[in-house]
Order: sequence, then C-alpha cells, then structure tokens
Amino acid sequence: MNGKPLVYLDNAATSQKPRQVLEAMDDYWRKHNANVHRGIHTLSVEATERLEDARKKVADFVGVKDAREIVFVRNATEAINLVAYSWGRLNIGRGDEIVLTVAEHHSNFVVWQQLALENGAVLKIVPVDENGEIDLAAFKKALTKKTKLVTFFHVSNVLGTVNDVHRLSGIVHRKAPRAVVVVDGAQAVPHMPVNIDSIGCDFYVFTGHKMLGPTGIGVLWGRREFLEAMPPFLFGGEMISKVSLGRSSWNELPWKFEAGTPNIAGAIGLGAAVDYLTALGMGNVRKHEMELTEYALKQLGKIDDVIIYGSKDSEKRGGVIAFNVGPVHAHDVASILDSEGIAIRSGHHCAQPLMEFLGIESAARASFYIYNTKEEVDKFIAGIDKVVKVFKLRSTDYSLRSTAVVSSQ
Ligand code: 7TS
Repeated sequence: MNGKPLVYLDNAATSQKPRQVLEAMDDYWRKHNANVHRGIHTLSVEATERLEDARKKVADFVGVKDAREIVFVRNATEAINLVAYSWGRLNIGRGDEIVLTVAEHHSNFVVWQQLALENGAVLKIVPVDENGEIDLAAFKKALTKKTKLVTFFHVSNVLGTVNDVHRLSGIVHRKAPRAVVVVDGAQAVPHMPVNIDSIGCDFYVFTGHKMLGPTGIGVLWGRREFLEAMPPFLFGGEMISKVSLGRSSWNELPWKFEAGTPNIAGAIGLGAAVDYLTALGMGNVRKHEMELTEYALKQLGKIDDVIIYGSKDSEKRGGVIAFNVGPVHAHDVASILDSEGIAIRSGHHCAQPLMEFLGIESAARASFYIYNTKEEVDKFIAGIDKVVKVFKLRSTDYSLRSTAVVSSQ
C-alpha cells in the first residue's frame, strides 16, 4: 500500500477475509448454485442444506440452542431495524420510554430515535463515565415502569468498552420487568467468546463482515416467543405459508423474517468464517487482541501529544483505540499513516452523539484483529511519531493531555 506492506488496523469497520471463506463461497457459486427452499432437484437441495448448515454453525458459535432463533439479515443495522419495525412499532407507544446509551453506533441510535419520533415515545440517553463505562447510577435511574425497550452495545466501536451485558440485562429485568433488552454485539462476536443464552437479553445482533465473513450477511437472534409473536418485517416469497386471494399466512421461524431469495453465498461464507474462528478458539482471539491493545496503549501513552479515549485497562476494552494527536485533525493523522501503508479510520465513527458528549469533532481509531502483530503496532507507533514531527508538535504548547473521556454531568 503506497509502496509499503499494508498494515490493516481498520478492523472495527470490516475485517479481511481468509482464503477458507473465499473458497467456501467460490465452491458454492461454482458447484452448488441454485435457489433454496423451493426446488425438488438435487442442486437446490444442496444449496438449501448448505444455507441451513451455516445457520446451525452460527447458532452453535454464539451458544444458541435453537437455530430457528437465528434470522439471517443483511447486517447488524438491518437486524436492529427489524426489531424496531416488527416489535417496536407494535409495542412502543406515546409516553413509553426507550433507554439507550450515548455511545451507541448510529445503527443503534437513529433507529430508536426515529421510532420515538414516530410513536411519541421518550428517548432516554444514559451517559458513560470517565472510563467509557455506562454510568450505572444513571442507567438504573433511567429505568421506570414506562420503560419498554433498553438497548446497549456489547463492545463500543469507539471507546472499546466491554459492557457486562449479563449484569445490565439483569438490572433491566429487575427494575423494568416489561422492558425488552436488545444488545448490539457487532463489535463483540468477532472478538471474544459470546454465549447469547447466558446473557439474559431478548434480542442480540451482529454482522458477518466484521468477523472474517462477507458483507451483506448479518444475524438477528431473538427469543423464540418474541419472534413467534412478531409480524413479518418484509413480505413476499419465501416468508409465506399459504397465500390466497383474500389473505396470507406466514412461514415458520426463521423464514418468516427472510422474505425473498436470501444471501446464500453470504451465509455459507459466514459459516466458513465461524469454522475458522472456532478452530482458532475465541479465547485465543481475545487474548491476542488484548496483548496487542495493551502494548499499543503503552506505546501510545509514551507520546506526549496523544490523547486516548476510554479505559487504559486492556481487560476492560476490546481491540479498539480511539485517539487524537494534539490539535491535529484525525483525517490528517489517517492520511499520514496511509502514506506509510497503515490503514486506520478517522472521523466520527458513526457515533456523533458520543463525539458531542466527548466534546470533540472527530478521532483517529486503530482496531486490531487476529492477523495483526506487535511489529505492526510498532509501525503504527512510528507513524504517530511521524505525525508529531510533521506538525512540529510540542506538548507544552497546549493542554490537551488527558486519558479520560469527559465525565457525565
Ligand atoms: N453496531 C456497532 C457497535 C458497530 O460498530 C457497527 C459498525 C454497526 C452496529 C453496524 O454494522 P453494519 O454491518 O450493520 O454496518 N461499525 C463500524 C465502524 O465502527 N466503522 O465502520 C463501521
């Protein structure tokens, strides 16, 4: 990249894909391509088996016993929209409360904001503390008899915070028994062992392309009784049981929510990604990323001009480090690193409410995955040193040195 070996540190945006994933998809396209769930012919049966086999793999991977609770969608965003449309629109009305955190990705913010605007519900936004963790006192205070839905990220795509989602779900169910809990696991499932069954939430979403899989395939998990009761999200082929001139009835789970021809190759690719991660062991994936994160935090911390957002404790964060270099715009930081072949993200990270809360316009972000190495972290640090030199920064010129996020009011 730009004459240098690529150092890819934009994994929170999307991961690279292993050969095994590409080959599984290629094999499907070349040898087993047919439409699913509708053909009697052998090729169609083969395609259907491969799709449903991928669903079982995904269910096992996240500790879900009943694969019918795994709905394939396009991405985490679509999964959240599905819950808002099918569950939210019917169950959340005027004066009802939706509780979420200020650190949600736009996918888990705008959807609920929009629902609240349409249905007259109240959006309650919980702050995070100086370590990027949900302000528990504010969280508990926000839960009332009117709370209908509570949602939070499992791992923050900016601060890296790992939420204790089991504890948070328990608090919700005790304090607001009528509320459902939706967990955004887009940054968790790719990076650490996740057992949805043990969390105690009602819906959990994640996305294939951040976990070595292809784009265009994501997952909604929902408790069976909720999914059974919810109306379809989209209507058309595949999702029906019987169509007559007057009315129609719906297919069983999960196909009730999978209208039209699904992303068959995408699901198969995700199944192969799950095999790959399972072989590595998710505990090992987490350990590797924690080591890289700890090392990077230590090295970055030595550069006076660097402001790191979120916790300094790698146990409490995923492999995501958002930072700024003194007053330098994050896009300039990213451009200089790019000229060294290092890919990071810069900007608002689809978390503008959080940026506003932190009092910043933008941040640079390095995010790690299985293939990153300590040597790459060294190159990244050398890149930051170059930024400091290019901009001739002297930390004494300004008072930006801080390692904490702005605390809640
Ligand atoms: N939730 C979180 C926590 C995310 O980080 C993302 C994507 C999404 C939801 C949406 O995932 P999608 O597959 O539906 O797009 N996050 C990022 C990011 O941090 N940089 O680019 C995409």
